[in-house]
Amino acid sequence: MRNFLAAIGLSLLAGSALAGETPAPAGAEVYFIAPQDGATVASPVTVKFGLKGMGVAPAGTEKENTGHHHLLIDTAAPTGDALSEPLPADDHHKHFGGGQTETTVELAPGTHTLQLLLGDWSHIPHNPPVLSQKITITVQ
Ligand SMILES: [Cu+2]
Repeated sequence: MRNFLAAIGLSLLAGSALAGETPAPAGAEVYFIAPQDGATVASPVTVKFGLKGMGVAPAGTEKENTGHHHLLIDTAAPTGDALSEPLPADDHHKHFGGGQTETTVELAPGTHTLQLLLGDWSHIPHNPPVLSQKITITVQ
């Protein structure tokens, strides 16, 4: 059954219509345990991800009410059609597809913004998106 569902998922991905249709339960919330909004920190910065109302599962594992973390660095969260597409993987969008709940990032001195966005097994935000507050930190 799991393989059958995975095959359906792959065929959907291969098609033209990418729909961010993995539902998020009401009350699901992603947030920063660390650092605090407004904090002044040293690089590398330890970032700890908090999640309420859902579970963490590695990328590729399709399981209800789960997802994996994405750390958005110095960028805006996707909106509109981009919310139904897999998140990019670049310097501004870090994927934690192994199911990690913390990381360390090297950041240049100055002000940076951080935001967390949960993605489903295929890196697509849930519906509705499970998005943290955007925090601003200063790196010494
Ligand atoms: Cu991802």
